Amino acid sequence: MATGRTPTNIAVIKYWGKRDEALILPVNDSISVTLDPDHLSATTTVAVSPSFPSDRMWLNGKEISLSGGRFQSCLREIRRRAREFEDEKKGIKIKKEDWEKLHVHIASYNNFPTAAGLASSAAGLACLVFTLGKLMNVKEDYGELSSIARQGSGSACRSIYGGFVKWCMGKKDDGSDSIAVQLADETHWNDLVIIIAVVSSKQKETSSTSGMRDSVETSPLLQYRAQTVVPSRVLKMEEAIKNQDFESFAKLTCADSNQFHAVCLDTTPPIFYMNDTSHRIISLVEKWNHSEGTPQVAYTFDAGPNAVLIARNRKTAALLLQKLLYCFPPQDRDLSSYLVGDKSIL
Ligand code: 2P0
Repeated sequence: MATGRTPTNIAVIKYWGKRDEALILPVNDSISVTLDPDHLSATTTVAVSPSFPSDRMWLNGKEISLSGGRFQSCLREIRRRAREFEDEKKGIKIKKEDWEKLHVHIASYNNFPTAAGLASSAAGLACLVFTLGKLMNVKEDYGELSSIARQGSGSACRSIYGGFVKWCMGKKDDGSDSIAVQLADETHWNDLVIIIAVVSSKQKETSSTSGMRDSVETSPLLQYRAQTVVPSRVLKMEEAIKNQDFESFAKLTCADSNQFHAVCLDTTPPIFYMNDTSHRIISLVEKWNHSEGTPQVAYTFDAGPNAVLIARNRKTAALLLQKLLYCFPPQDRDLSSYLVGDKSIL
């Protein structure tokens, strides 16, 4: 039996669109920040036993089907790399070839709303791959594990690392170079504070997978974004992270979130992930940043209405919380806030 815990990640340069649906190869690079594992994380326990007649999985206590191609890809790829395991004290020895015959039971819990646009699949699939790898004595490096997690859910490849992470889209058709790399570890740029305003914890109406498929097929803006905008934006974002340049970081983060949602609107039929509350949060931050003359807070929204707000330091985060609680009192609206410290939720 093995247990692992993996946090979710928040993209500051977004992944939206695949060039290969089966292998999950993206149309552009993306960059994210991985949260602290104490918050917004998946915890997964995997067990193996000769008495298990089949592979089974439970998510938040409810059994789910493992028949989907994505789970099967992850299981197959990890089993292929499994190594001999021996624990002399317990008298256990599992040979490499035995792993193919042994079935697994997987229990996974998210400590945050599932499928509400908070990247639950990223944490879940990364944790599944990582924990299966631990159980089966897989010795591959993190880059290789990220490419397996990618085949479970694209954004999952970035959750294999802490800190700031880049998913390189890669050029090869077999996906072997479409892996995540760590740009800076979790100790880098610890002034940043992330606040997540949960505008709604309901499951989203359009899944990311089907939404991005529609965007690839119908949005002219997506092609322009992937080919012309993102390549230079990624370079600038890497520089901003390296130099802890909050002004550039915030401007790039907000612009990229807005362009991702513009692509969603440019899709036929249009996809609406943000709602009126999301728009009001954007206005609040934009006005504040403008009045200060330099950005204090960056906002970014994934495939849902919830706001991810990145404050330049703790003092700014405290002010932001005050403003949020004043403008969106939790008792009146479906908005509760999680405060995040040191790139993790407080
Ligand atoms: C991201 N999102 O970069 C972007 C921004 C949502 C908006 O990655 O089909 O759940 O499993 O590869 O990874 C959500 O997409 O989609 C996502 P699949 P995934 O974080």
